[in-house]
Amino acid sequence: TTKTIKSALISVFSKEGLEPIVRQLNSQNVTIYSTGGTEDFIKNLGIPVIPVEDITSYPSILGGRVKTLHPKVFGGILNRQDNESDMQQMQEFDIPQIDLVIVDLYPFEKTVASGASEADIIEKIDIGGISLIRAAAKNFKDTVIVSSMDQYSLLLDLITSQNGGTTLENRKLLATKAFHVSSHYDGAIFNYFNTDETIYKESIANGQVLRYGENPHQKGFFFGDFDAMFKKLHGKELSYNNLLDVDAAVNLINEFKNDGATFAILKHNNACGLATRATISEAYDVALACDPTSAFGGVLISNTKIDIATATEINKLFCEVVIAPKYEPEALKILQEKKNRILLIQNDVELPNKQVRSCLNGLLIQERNNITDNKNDLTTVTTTAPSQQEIKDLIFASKICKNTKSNTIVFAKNGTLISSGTGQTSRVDALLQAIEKAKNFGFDLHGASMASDAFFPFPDCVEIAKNAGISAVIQPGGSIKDELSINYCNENKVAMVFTGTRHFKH
Ligand code: 93A
Repeated sequence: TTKTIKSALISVFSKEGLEPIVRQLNSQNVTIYSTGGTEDFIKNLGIPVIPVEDITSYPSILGGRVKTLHPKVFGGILNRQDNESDMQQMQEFDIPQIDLVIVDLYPFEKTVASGASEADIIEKIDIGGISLIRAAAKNFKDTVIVSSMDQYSLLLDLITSQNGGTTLENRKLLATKAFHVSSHYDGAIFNYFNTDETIYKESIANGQVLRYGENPHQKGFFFGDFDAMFKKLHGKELSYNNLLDVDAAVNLINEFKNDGATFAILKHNNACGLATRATISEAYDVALACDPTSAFGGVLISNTKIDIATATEINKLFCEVVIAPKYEPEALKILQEKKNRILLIQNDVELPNKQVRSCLNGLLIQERNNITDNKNDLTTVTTTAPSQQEIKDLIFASKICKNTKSNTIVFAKNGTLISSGTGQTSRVDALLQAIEKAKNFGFDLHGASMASDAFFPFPDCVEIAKNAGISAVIQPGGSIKDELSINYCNENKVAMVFTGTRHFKH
């Protein structure tokens, strides 16, 4: 698959950095074809060069708009050397082989940035150059494409160290870079034309126009394949905020896929109720009791089939969306009496491993947080060890904590979310909020377990928690002041375990 370059077509807007390349190519007896300005530049270096017009037998026309756009040029680039009929046609039409293409496109973005007139900007939409790049990249099996000045040093390395040869791997890498260049270039042209974003109002592949964004004065769109994950059984279109809640709900319930019947109620992407019980209707009742105030207008999700008893109870609550993997036919009929949206989550739906969000003038991309704390990951760091039930509750609390906005503190007991502090700017505030909420809804925190998404920088959290009744704590550990929290727990017979895994969610 190593191929020696014998001929090159060079057409560059900026001639900067080109000299060492043409000198090296010339020293390796490469035949060089070129367009007007580039040809002059090479000729002036005293290096032999063949004008592209000699290939096409056509002059550059329309003020340079058409100079390389010709079957003899594109035939030279796109022919498949392992294809007999291609090879025959090369002979028949007297097409020269072109092994290497070097292009530096018209500077479209720079021209826009300079405040040039529309006519000048339009003239800087490169047609021939972009076609050369795409053609050579498509035929990377036989052709080398250098689509930007940044790649000159790579090309020089290849042709000097490999004696003018390139491997298939080299050519495929350059093709990848080429499509990066061409897609960026077309993206810039699109953005120039789409200044008022009218195109978004129409249709972009797969884009779904939402009624509005987070608020009625904001436009909103969803890009994705909703139907691959859910079947909508009832209700009106999902809103922007519904979709965010559904996303949070699915991620949360995913933590409990191997557990007993679990029901969760979410508001503003955080759980305000969650319980695991012997039956789903019991789990629902307990989840609702956690914070019936927040549950109003919430998003409901179950990891188990929804039965008639549960549906009857759900119908007493105003909620936005109900999600479950199955519904008893009668239960579904009951739920359909109300206006809420009902979603059937597809079995074995895979949550994507990539998470994307906008940031400044670009994107942030990260892997999903795939770690769910389990028994084997816990290190007891205190003289008091957690009981078997506490270990269960600690893991349970930690799974909720991981899916709650930072900073967060979660209280749990006997497979029940008692309360949480969510999205606070200090961990102490999150803790105080959780205590206050538990009190308001009549919970006794005695013997309850506490989870924290990140370590305690000071011992104040364990102290406040202990005074509120907490007897076991799960946290990642790793603060330089861990020892102070551990000492406090030892003196007060609180059990504490470290997981080693931080679960920030911003
Ligand atoms: O106007 S074009 O789109 N028409 C063409 O056929 C064509 N072929 C190459 N522009 C075309 N090019 C571009 O010309 C190249 O991408 C490069 O930017 C420039 C090099 O022109 P010259 O060699 O005359 O300086």
